[in-house]
Amino acid sequence: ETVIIGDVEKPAEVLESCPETSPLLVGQLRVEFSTPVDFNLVRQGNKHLTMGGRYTPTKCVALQKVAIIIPYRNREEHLKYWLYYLHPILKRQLLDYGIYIIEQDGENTFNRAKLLNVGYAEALKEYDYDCFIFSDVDIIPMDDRNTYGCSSQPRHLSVSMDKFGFRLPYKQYFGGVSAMSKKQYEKINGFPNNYWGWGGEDDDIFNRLSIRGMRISRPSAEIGKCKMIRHGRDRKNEENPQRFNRNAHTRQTINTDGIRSLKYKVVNIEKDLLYTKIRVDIGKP
Ligand code: UDH
Ligand code: NGS
Repeated sequence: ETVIIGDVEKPAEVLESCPETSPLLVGQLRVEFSTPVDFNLVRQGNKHLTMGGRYTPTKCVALQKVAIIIPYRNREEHLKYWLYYLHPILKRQLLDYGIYIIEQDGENTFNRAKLLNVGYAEALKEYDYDCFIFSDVDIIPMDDRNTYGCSSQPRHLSVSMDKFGFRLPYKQYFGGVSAMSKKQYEKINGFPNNYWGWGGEDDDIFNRLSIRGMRISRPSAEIGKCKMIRHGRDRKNEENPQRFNRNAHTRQTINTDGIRSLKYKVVNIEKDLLYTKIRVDIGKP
């Protein structure tokens, strides 16, 4: 009688941790927005996903459980590109992840940071995520070595954007795509809820992190390259004239305004193969 040793599928309980650096990465990627993307084709190309835009590596245990939160309203064209490019990248990065599209209900002024807080709260109701990526819907990484995961310090991922000539626009810039562990996010009481309209909420988040003694970690300009999908100004997201004044008072608001005082109403939850979309009433200014 022969006994076959090795070459046998290991049962789930004995799976080893995934490697720190995924062997599946390919480096620089071609990213372009001239060919329109179709939802059904993206679904067909990502059969490994489960409902809600979830994936877990099958041959090793992921090092991080990552919720990716996207603030959203009326940007379907951008969302299609984002899903088309990101799902394959995130799979190669060997992350245990889920995609949360947080859609602001109604026609009131947009509030990016409050939607991100909602995403944090709602994702945690579903799964024990330990890392949160906060991403604009129109930013696509150009290199899969830019890991959508967390570090010992809060991490800024969109450090080298085409629209800024592949440089940081300023040293404290924390907009676009960022990553925070649950612990880092809790330490700053999450994000401000009262920045209605465009601008300044990302600078408030930077202030919060710096007030709590954290430093921003970043990939190199080479690995951090990304493209933004060009678009016009959105309705109901005009420049917020209060943003400079609010930015000057982060120390006074960090403890009173944030995840601990967040209020909202979920209007609808849609589970697609590619994402979980949560439509939410966040009120008005
Ligand atoms: N967003 C939406 N719908 C909106 C507005 C914003 O989905 O109507 C989301 C989306 O994820 C977007 C993010 O919020 O990527 C940030 O939106 P933004 O308009 O602040 O940022 P973006 O860089 O556009 O995409 C900048 C518009 C030009 C402002 C110039 C001011 N000097
Ligand atoms: C700063 C804004 C940030 C914004 C950044 C880049 O001036 O919110 O520009 O903007 N801060 C304030 O307005 C206080 S961008 O060039 O992408 O339109 O993210």
